[in-house]
Amino acid sequence: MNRRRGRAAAAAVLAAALLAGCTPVAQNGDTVSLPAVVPAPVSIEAGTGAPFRLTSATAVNAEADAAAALSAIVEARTGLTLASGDGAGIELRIDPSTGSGAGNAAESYRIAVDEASVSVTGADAAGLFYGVQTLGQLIARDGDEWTVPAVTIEDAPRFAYRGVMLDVARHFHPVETVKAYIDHAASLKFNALHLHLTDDQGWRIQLDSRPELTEKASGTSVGGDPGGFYTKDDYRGIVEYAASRHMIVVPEIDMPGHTHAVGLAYPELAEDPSVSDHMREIIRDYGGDEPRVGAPYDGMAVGFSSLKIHDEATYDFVADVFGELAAMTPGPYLHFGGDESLSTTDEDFAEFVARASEIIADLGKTPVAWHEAGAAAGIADTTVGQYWGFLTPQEGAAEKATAFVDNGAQLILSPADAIYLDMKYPTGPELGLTWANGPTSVERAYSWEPSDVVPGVDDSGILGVEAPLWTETIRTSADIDTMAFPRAAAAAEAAWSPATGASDLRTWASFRERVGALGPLWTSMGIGFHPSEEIPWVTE
Ligand code: TNX
Repeated sequence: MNRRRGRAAAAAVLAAALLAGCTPVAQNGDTVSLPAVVPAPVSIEAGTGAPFRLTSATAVNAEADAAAALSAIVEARTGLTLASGDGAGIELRIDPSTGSGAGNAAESYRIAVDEASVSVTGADAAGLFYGVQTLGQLIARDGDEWTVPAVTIEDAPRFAYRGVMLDVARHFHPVETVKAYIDHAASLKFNALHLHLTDDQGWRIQLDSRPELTEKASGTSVGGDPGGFYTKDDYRGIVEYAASRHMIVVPEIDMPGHTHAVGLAYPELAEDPSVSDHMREIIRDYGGDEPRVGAPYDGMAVGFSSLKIHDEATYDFVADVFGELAAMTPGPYLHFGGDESLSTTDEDFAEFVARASEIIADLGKTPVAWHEAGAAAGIADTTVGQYWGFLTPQEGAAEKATAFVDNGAQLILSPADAIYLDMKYPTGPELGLTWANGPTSVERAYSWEPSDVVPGVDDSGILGVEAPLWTETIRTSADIDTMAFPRAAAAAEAAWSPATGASDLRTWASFRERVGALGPLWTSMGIGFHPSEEIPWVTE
């Protein structure tokens, strides 16, 4: 082939690929178009044969949960209703030997599609669920028909913990909103929902041992918006719903700062608000009143509240709260916050962190804390640290984070200038904040490598990646979708996919094409994503 014809042929492949929502890549020396999968799988190879056709006669052979998960996606995307039965075109099954070639066996899966059949094999139920999510992304429109391209995919997660966090304290979000976020996040293979259940602005979880918390401190949100709380049944319902999507719930009760709401219910446990010059600046920038003893706080400042560190009643409170939460949280983690305790002295902070983490460890759970808690020498050594500094760590953040790894535990990475989903976009919705080097483009959310963030901490010290969504400015389910999508997909890729440099697909150029191809699927799932102009969105 001469060079000009070669170029023309390559351009034709590119154009056809983009139309079909595929990404062109080199495979065995040729440019072929691969179906767009997000997060990028470990390996994907285009087949040479004709695609599988999905029709109203297509049946699925699978156990009930996997069949239901696939049927829901197929119905939303195509309107087709899958039948069930033997000898079906689509087979979904669990085979524990799956995935040994692709790294971790847990959560891994394999997909093989040809003209005659689709087979998805999971190493476990979670792996099968993730295979089904990938299969949902493979479905393509072909004129009036629906097809799945001939392809072989082997896939397994890079990190065991892949989280999204939702702050339900700054603005309360009802159960239905949380369930929708679970569905949307699970489709990107996230397996943890961290709920930030308490903060200065409200206490959102009912507890039998401390009923005054929700009776007296859940009524409002930021800006005087309505508050709310989850009953214990609501919470159990969320946990169960998440489990059905292979997600655990990580409840956070933020301490010893971020506790003004505790003082409304139990004034004897809380110090009076301490208002610094820094806080006055924030109040000037964002409006709202200064915090006052006994009055709900609906501003956006941080760092003015603290539990009483030297009062034994405080530790009875901590034991009651985490004891009750432990009993209704099947997942292994209880998060006790520890961030921005700006009005607690370093010594008091260290004492509190040591005792709170020990209380949680004694409950048989793994404590999790924001990275500041790494400064406390006596912290329970199983405590997982959550790093929320910048991609280039500043002001001792890396040292505090490294302390968790030195103790023999691991880190969850939430670099704020990359995957804080509450940062404004460069263009688009007016929602969000900018303090973390914002606005934050989709490209910045994508373009980082987990093992490069905290110096000296490589994959062995990283439990996973989590994208937090703080909700000072986020009021509705639609707001959540807009801020999270597509940037949560970038976080999902950091959490699930091979390291940058280890895969041709792990580039911004590839990601923007692949995520753009998900537009029709996301729309069919009811995800109101931000149509960022950085992404070449496919409309069908
Ligand atoms: C920092 S990150 C916070 C939150 C705020 C958030 C707003 C962290 C551990 N604390 O209290 O809501 O910034 O982006």
